[in-house]
Amino acid sequence: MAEDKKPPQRDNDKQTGLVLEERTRTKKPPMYKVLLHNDDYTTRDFVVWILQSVFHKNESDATVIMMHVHNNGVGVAGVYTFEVAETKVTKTMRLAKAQDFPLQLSIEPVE
Ligand code: TYC
Repeated sequence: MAEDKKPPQRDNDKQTGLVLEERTRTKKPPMYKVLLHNDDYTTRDFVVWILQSVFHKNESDATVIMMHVHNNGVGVAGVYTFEVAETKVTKTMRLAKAQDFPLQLSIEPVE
């Protein structure tokens, strides 16, 4: 049926003589900080172990982050895409609850 046929399409490149530059890399995804919150009950050793085993910090960096949270109330465990950040929070909460630690984490967008 003639009515089903698309009308002739404008060809913007031919009309303007401009061709937009192609993307050579895909856009960077939004990134999120995983924040670790201080409390009076979770042991220092457990927090250092979490930072090593879940957030892949070496023992020295893990200790610095743990002490920063202990002294300042909150600190950054790492920066990830939303899905990775969420997975790390879920894993950490499960491991903390298994030992009855009230450790709290949160996620906040970078910038
Ligand atoms: N304040 C805890 C203690 O003295 C240690 C601690 C550090 C707990 C960081 C939580 O996110 C935390 N045992």
